[in-house]
Amino acid sequence: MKSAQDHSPSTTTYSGLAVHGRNPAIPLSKNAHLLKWVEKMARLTQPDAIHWVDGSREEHDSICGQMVQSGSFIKLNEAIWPGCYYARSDPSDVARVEDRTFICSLSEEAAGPTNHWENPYLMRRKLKRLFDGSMRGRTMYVLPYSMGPVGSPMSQIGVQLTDSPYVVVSMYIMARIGLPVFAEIDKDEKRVVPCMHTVGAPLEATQQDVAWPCNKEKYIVHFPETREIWSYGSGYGGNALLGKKCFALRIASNIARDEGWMAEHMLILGVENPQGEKTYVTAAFPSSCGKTNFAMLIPPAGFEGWKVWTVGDDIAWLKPDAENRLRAINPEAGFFGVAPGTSSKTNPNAMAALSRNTIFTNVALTPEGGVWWEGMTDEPPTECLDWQGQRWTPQIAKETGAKAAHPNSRFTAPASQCPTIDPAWEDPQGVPISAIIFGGRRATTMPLVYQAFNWSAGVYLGATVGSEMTAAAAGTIGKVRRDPMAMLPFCGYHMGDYFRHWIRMQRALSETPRIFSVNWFRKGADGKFIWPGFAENMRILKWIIDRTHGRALGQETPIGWMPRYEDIEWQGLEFPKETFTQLQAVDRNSWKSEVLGHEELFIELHDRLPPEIVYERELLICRL
Ligand code: TSX
Ligand code: MN
Repeated sequence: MKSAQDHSPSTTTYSGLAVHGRNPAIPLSKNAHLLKWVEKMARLTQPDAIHWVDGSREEHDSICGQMVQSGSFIKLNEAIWPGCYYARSDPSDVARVEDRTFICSLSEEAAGPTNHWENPYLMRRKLKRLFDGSMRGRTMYVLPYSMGPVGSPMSQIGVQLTDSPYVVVSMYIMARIGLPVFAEIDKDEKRVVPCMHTVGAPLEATQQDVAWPCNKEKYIVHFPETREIWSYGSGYGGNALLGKKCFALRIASNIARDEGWMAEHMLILGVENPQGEKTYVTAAFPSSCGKTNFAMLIPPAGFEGWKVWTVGDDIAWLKPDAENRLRAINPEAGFFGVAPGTSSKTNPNAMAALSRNTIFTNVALTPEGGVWWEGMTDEPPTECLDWQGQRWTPQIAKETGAKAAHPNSRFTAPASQCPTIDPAWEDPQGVPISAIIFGGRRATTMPLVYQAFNWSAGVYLGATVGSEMTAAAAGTIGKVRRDPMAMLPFCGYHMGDYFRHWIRMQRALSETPRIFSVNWFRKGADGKFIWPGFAENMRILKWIIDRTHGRALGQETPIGWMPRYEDIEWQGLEFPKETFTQLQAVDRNSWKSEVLGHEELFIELHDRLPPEIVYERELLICRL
């Protein structure tokens, strides 16, 4: 299955021409800056052909067809997985590479101690050398994309030059691409973020291509002042789909700080009550806390007439509107979700979204031409090919521990296919945000839910988010890792300045969203999760919504406002008051050591920490 066939670039160009009736080498924009830049980059990278991406269905099908021919894609069984494709990456190219991710601001101080910095002049020299001739034997795609609905005042435009057809067809799902974006670029000479990407595997004339070309050397580089992205050597996820983490978080966080808005690692959902009142919230969780599941929650028994609507599962851009109310858009158009653990039990909406027109990467391939991953069904298939193309059976798994799907295997699915996608998810004005929720995976100390006293206490709460590692290098399991606002790997500047920007946002808002902390993962003395989680989280969400409308009571504690047992809607669930008390316990001694733990990160940032963070910490200590 892995065998690659010859795919000469001139054939690529001609077959493209034949299929969609236009010469893809002819530019689709009249923007002089763009044309000059494309020319300059083609001179540098020396591709065999240039393909201006129009974003049409015909073009998409033609590129997918070529990838099937070359062995990069397997078309799944149309009868069970319509419009779906399957890819296996190189075993060395399976995740974001944080140690190869750089913020090349002019000053090292501006990037802060939590980012990798390199001198931008030296980095540019290095990149020029790496990109020199890097696309030889391949096609360079000129891929225009809009993060956010095309034409929305909250949207931003990028153009990615890439030699990866996998990236092009993935971006077809994850962003708005093609002709409408070129039209937007040409309309008013809009500022465009240039994104250079190569897999770093030039092909010599006689050289056979491989299914997943990449380079063992990798560079994911951001120039915040000039708003540029350069990515070398990887074809996977956030390393290569540059609109996502690189643009919508690292570069956008810089733009947002300069322009007075926020680019956040947050889901957006709307709660509709039986009276038809709709309330939107955002939530930030570190990885492996079930963010996508929460974004697509289905209310449990006892919540008849309630509905949760999905706006986004990963990124939110938040901006004050004309009335200074905070509004949010989801800059993405698809879900790039972790497959393992996703099932019709944990997330039926995600399963529906990925049932067609989806790209699967590094999951297992079944003999029927379907896909499977750990946790998808109670019963594993009797046999399949694992993410590396090796034969896999439940017996082999038992003997060797081999996983059928890579733990970071992914589905790339259109957001429009999610049954709970919000009718307003593409509203150019965004949706109004009433609450911001922070959370982490914590076995102890952190209660199920509490509300921060005010905005600055809420910023402190977000800044001290921590999560226990589930699967990591030996000896790290269970250790709390601080991940402020779940943005540690994604903030494109100094974290101290980032906290200051959060504090400052209060002055731009007529009404601040209320800020909450949740923890679905507290464990009892028996080592078991105390809270059933999943759909039952709706009960907590209802209290949060009611608090934002001034309809729910709470009691004051040293850390914030907490619901009493009787403040939660329990209809449809048997949950003893004693267990709830256990979930909500604020142990003063545990909290004293918790606050000491906050210091760990703050010490690194101390010279740029806003005074509010220091004072909030002092107040918290005093209350304890
Ligand atoms: O996504 C999760 N959520 C949010 C759902 C809206 N997960 C999965 C996390 C891995 C990505 C959860 N896991 C949640 C949760 O709320 N809670 C838990 C912990 C848990 C796991 C299994 C059970 C209960 C809790 N099982 C039973 O109670 C039978
Ligand atoms: Mn994410």
